[in-house]
Amino acid sequence: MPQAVRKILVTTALTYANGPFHLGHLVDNVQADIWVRFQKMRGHQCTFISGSDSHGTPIMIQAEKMGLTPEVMVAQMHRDHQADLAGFLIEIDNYYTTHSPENQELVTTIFERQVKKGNINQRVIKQAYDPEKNMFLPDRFIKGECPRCGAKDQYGDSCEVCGATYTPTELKNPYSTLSGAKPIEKESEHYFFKLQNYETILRDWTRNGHLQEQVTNKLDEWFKDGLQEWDISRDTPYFGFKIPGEENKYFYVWLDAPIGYMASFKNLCDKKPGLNFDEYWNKNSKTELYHFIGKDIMYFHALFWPAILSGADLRTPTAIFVHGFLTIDGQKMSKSRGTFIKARTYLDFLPPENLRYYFAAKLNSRIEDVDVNFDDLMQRVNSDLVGKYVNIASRCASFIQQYFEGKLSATCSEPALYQEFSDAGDSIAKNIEALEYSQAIRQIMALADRANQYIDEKKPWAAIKDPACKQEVQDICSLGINLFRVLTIYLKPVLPQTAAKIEDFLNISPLMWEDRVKPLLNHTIKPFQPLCQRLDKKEIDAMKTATQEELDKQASTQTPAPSQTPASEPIKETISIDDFAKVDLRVAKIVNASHVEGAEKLLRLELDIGSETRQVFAGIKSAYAPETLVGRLTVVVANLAPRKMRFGESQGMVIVAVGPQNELWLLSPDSGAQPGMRVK
Ligand code: B3M
Ligand code: B3M
Ligand code: ZN
Repeated sequence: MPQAVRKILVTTALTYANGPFHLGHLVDNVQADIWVRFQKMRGHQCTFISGSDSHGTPIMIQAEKMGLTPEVMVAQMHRDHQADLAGFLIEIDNYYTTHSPENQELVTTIFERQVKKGNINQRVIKQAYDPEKNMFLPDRFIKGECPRCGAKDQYGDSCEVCGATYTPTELKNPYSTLSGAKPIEKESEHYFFKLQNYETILRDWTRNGHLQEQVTNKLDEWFKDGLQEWDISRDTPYFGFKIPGEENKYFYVWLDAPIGYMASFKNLCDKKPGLNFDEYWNKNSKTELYHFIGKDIMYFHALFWPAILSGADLRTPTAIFVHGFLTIDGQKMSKSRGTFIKARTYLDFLPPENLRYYFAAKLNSRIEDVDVNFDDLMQRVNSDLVGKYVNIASRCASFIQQYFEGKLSATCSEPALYQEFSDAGDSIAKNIEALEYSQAIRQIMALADRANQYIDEKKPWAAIKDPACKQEVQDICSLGINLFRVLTIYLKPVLPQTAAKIEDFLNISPLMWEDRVKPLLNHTIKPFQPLCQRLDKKEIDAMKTATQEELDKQASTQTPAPSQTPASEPIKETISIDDFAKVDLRVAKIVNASHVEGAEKLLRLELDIGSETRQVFAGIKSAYAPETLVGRLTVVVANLAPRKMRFGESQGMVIVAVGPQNELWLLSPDSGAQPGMRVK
């Protein structure tokens, strides 16, 4: 009996838009993508949403460092993150941002509902404050000397040198990492969500099959400590949504972040007919809602989030799927060990499906860390995907092509064997549904062994020599191709790109899970094309080297604690006034600015310098979105010899001020100056 169509909404953690995607960000995205693709192949209506987490102090500070507004930085990161996700074949139905009108409206409504219910409290608290930057300091922006061993530059919670744990107020000689100033204590009124109002509901919810057992156990510890009011406001300056009725207070990023799931979905509903927002979020929704997250944000998703939803009379999640951290060679990803691998760097050297397959082969439903060892990854890809799986097709296809004009037999010669492969789909599906991917992969590879064993026994290469055995050869190889097709169905959620190539090779429409029950008979396939390359150690080494180079470059631009940062570099040699007179500086107007395909740092500028228009490639992409530059005046070295670059000729150079961390400020004359004027 066909099962009823389920309506499912899946989310992955919204990524902070203040830095590049790294391999750790890929765990829940790959895990969820496999699950979503699987659900879609089963015929369910499954929607996958995610996006950028765009608010909070770290975002604000990072934008300031880059000389950008938070909006512009977030938009740039958003675009890069989306490109990385697409690179890993992660098919998200809507990748949105928490800095959106939909989110602002939802946050406000949800907050107002809490106020009405009496879930909000206001009281004055004391916090660390940077008297130079004039802002309250989150703990991670305070450093000082360890109260136990005296080590310098330790964070406010623990010492990396001796391992002591303490509170930020215990640090000796504390300083703000933003200004170097000594923090003071300052009072301000905050808004709190009374989490304790939801204790009964939460105790019940956390034990009713919505969570993995390890999560429930962790939550029990938190219940034992007692549920505390949750501080949901922050003082200006802050990048976020203002609290209604307040001029200088904002919602804390962690209040609007999960509501961002709803906003992303709302935005999709407005674009896509047939999706109804209320149907998915109302209190009695019959749809299913799943959040894929890492273990570090369990507290927010398993306590605050269901409580906030309950308080707003909305549905709570069907389940939260928590995974462990990504480790490399058994250790946390680390810049100093050179294992902090960016998603983009991986993609520059290695195929995305290799990592997807490796994750699938390792992931289960428990909160265990996922360890990546690249030698092991290479081993697995080469032995499983190339040696076992693809091998089945490459062994059979040439005979079908050469002797039977690409035509498969009209009957299945070993129905029992085929049935065994097709039946295994039930238990493989159960494992994928339950996030036991490693178990599913083991089953699939055992079937691949079985298929190869069948071909070994039947030896079509020997049989073909006897003209009487021609039919037999067609039958053997047709069955081989059909077994391969069933395995392709099972691997398609993990290897969507390879599956698409195979669908083309088999000359069939996109495979669904149920297609496994009937073999392809009397059907013409296309010539075999290589599907999956052996991975070579050289490619892995090149990726590691590139990672190390990026990290070295970063380290060389990093500065000591701000209190010791010199304001400027010392001035070196002198030049004569005649030397300086050789430099022809001119006022230029930027009439056009654009990104340069394939260039990491460059923008292409078109400069009006009075007498003519120049094209200049300037290394200022980290600091400026091109559209913000158009119309602006700047200064250009007009008599610099033109330089041929990979992207075209650069006819001059613009002038920028450079900060200690390579922050850039483009120089501009006061308004009124005209293009072409000399600068001296
Ligand atoms: N941005 C933290 C993280 O990236 C946070 C997740 C928000 S999910 C609503 O791990
Ligand atoms: N004047 C701005 C630019 O990248 C800067 C270049 C210095 S190159 C040593 O065009
Ligand atoms: Zn210490």
